[in-house]
Amino acid sequence: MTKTTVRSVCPYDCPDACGLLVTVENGRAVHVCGDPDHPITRGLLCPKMNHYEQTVHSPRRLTTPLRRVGKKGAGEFEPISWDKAISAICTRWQETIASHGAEAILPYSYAGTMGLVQRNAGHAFFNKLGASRLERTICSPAKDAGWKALMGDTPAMEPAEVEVSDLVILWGINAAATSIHAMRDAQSARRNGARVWAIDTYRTPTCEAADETFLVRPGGDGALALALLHVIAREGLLDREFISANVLGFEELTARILPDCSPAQMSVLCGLPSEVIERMAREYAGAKAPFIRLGSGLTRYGNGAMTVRTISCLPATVGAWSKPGGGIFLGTSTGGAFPLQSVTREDFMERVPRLVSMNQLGAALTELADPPVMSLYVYHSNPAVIAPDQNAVIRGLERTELFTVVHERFLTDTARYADIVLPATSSLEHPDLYRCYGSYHAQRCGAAIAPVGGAKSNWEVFSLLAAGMGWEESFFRLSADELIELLLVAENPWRSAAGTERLRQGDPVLLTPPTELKKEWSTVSGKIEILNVREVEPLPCPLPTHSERDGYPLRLQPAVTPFALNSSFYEQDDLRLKQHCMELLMNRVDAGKRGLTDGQTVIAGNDRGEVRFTLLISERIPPGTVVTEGVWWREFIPGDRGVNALTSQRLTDGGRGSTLYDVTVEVRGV
Ligand SMILES: Nc1nc2c(c(=O)[nH]1)N[C@H]1C(S)=C(S)[C@@H](COP(=O)(O)OP(=O)(O)OC[C@H]3O[C@@H](n4cnc5c(=O)[nH]c(N)nc54)[C@H](O)[C@@H]3O)O[C@H]1N2
Ligand SMILES: Nc1nc2c(c(=O)[nH]1)N[C@H]1C(S)=C(S)[C@@H](COP(=O)(O)OP(=O)(O)OC[C@H]3O[C@@H](n4cnc5c(=O)[nH]c(N)nc54)[C@H](O)[C@@H]3O)O[C@H]1N2
Ligand code: SF4
Ligand SMILES: [Mo]
Repeated sequence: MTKTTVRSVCPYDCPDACGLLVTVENGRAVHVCGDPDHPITRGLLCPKMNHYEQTVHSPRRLTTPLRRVGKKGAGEFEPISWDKAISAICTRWQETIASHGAEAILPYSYAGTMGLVQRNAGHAFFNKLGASRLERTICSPAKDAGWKALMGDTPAMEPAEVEVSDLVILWGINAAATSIHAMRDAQSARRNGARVWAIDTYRTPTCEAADETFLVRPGGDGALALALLHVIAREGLLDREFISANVLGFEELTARILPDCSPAQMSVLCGLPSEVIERMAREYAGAKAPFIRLGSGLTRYGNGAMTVRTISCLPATVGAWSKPGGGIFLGTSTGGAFPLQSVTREDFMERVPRLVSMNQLGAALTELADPPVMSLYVYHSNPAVIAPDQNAVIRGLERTELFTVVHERFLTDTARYADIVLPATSSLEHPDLYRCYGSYHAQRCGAAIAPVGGAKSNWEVFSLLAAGMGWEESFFRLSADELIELLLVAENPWRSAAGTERLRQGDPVLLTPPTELKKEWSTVSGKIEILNVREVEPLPCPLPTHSERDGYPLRLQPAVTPFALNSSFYEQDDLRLKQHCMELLMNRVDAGKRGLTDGQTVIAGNDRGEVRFTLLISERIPPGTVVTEGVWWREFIPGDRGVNALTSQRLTDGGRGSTLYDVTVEVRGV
């Protein structure tokens, strides 16, 4: 019996990219734990990853290519060889290109794996093919747009500074579920004497761990931030020296918010009483080094970018930026650290094809013309359940003339609609280089085990497809390790030669942003631009959400669960059972008004669709709001539609992001 311990990295879409130690016995991963020597992980993994071996060796894994034999969606397939699968795809694509042009082919991928090579493995192929490009904006581009409007290209602060803050505000982030190491650091600040606030729309597990919770009306945080700024300006709770040296447009903002944005005026929009807002403003301005950790939930609204921009003004007015531990952290952006273009090969594009928003897949599949989408290639994403407006997406996937290929680890709801399914490796079965968005480290790892069954990695499949298309470029014959090497060779100010060498050895390495953190503002004016004349709205202002015009009485929050990651991890029975079933959480008052009782089946509906849930009456939910957690697979839910049958394809005010939280519904019993 051979038993070894191998270092690996968590591949999931999470801010932390944890270091893993994988015990391998006779070629199988038998145990996974957090690397105690990793600077962020420090031995602590979230509940999802503690039994990653159950995902990797799940009996549900796909192990061979499949060809559809039943109706689309029925999940009836027969096994075929890789050779047959690749040649069927290439033949069909050559026909499609001849009849409709290459733009009739649409790739769809997102964040099943975050590794730089495997995540971006299809770009070079589709660039050369001339396929439609996918605008990958489902997550939180409004966050970047809001930050950019105020702070330009200023890099994020060092998040570990939270430990010396005296007021930690977890704003629109369910850190206990989504960012457990940020939660651990906030708790450590708390032990050092800091107060911790949570600002959310319902009582999440994060709120339980905070000193105080403020429940806002969904989409109302911009109004709250304006009211806080109003009190700060009105009462002179300012750092005037910092403002005059570092801020552009504070006087213009004051002139606007003093008459228009008092706590009393903003109270209805944000849902907090004006005396609470007054107290929050005084305590915020009175803190020595207030630290805001901003999540993504509040960005997925029609006003999401403006919300982020407005909240981000707060630290600039009270001088928080000049104190260790003070500021606001949205996430790191380490795009400059590795020359991704070496993998994505934009230079393979002969002309720039059309761009299709991943948030509007339903419309793309059912309405797009010139040319219509005739083929969809899905890899490491599950759009049949995670994309907004599920009914439109399913209508598209059901089109008989659409040729769909899905490269997956499991027979997901999307794979069930495929004409050809290809089995994918898990992260333990392929090498990659990972960076993360919750801190500044990166780590490379090799494969810990051989591929399960006939699974192949994203990069291997695109190499095969390139060969199947008869392409000569030697690029497509490189191995994933050679691609990683391309990312590591170039000189780079983000990492020293010694750091690059340590990356090659598989150590986690801290990257250093070229601009000194917090000392310089990388904006056009060199100042924090509260006034930004290049924006449609030159100053922060209250903006409405989309759904308040829809006319349904309850605001729906399609929130996350600690026991899954979007639609990933439903294959692990233990984790799924911890979530019980697909529940709709509702306050007793709203249930009483509708004559609904705990545990009964209910239907939530709006103009886009209807979804069955099991009702859970909960005092964690304020009146007027309903919540469901997780993005469930169809086989485990009471009806045949998931929560995204209720969400819309509308986009955010900045960044063209998804507006998944900007939904209203009515609920009835069955
Ligand atoms: N366990 C687990 N971890 C995950 C994920 C998961 O599904 N499960 N998903 C991963 C991904 S892809 C992402 S993008 C991140 C997201 O992680 P987070 O940044 O934490 O974002 P969300 O969980 O979408 O939303 C955070 C909180 O915002 C609240 N919220 C919604 N609307 C509003 C609002 O208008 N105002 C305020 N103040 N709060 C609001 C929600 O109730 C939620 O508790 O997490 C990653 N990590
Ligand atoms: N209702 C609702 N909808 C949401 C969200 C929500 O909170 N609520 N969150 C939204 C957000 S923030 C995001 S980022 C998106 C995420 O949406 P997706 O990126 O689609 O994420 P997952 O649902 O995790 O699906 C990833 C799939 O990739 C597969 N996979 C993993 N590794 C590999 C690999 O190496 N190769 C291949 N080929 N496949 C692999 C997994 O098996 C899994 O089925 O969902 C969005 N949709
Ligand atoms: S999902 Fe996040 S917290 Fe959990 S192990 Fe992976 S990186 Fe760490
Ligand atoms: Mo996300």
